Amino acid sequence: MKQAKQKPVVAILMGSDSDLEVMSEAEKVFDQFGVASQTRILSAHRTPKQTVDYVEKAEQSGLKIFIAGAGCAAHLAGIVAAHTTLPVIGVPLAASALNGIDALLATVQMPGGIPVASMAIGKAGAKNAALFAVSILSLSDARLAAKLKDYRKSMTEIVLKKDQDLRTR
Ligand code: RP5
Repeated sequence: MKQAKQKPVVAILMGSDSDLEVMSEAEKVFDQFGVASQTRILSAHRTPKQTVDYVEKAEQSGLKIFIAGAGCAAHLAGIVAAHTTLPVIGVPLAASALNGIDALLATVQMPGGIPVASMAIGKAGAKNAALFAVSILSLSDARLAAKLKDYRKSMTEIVLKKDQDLRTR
């Protein structure tokens, strides 16, 4: 269920609507944890002014964490980080002939002073970006911290069950 009525605490940004299918993995996690998020298409290259405007205004409106997914020469996470001191989590996406290696290097190789937490390329990265954001929010939210522990526990139980099924088939 979407958390439309709550004020968003996390922004899920992406450079293009072609990124949406992968970045929706982050939305799913926030829905699962009951964290209010806002998803926007904002590009470092195609809408640079609107991107900076959004970052500057979002900070004032109570947003706490930015997730930025982009492919090709992925500068979105970097440009967001250049305009805020809030945590920025980058998700490199496979959108070119280089299968995301270009985006990974652009996201992870930030110069000293402007950090971006880079996740893995693609869907696992989008999912982990949201879980990492939940982990950050859990530092000041005991309810969320308990949910995150339950999430890990049930993940372990699912894998153990699969192993058990495999051994007894
Ligand atoms: C990046 O260029 C976007 O994040 C996207 O991954 C990639 C290709 O964009 P489209 O040409 O599909 O709009 O800025």
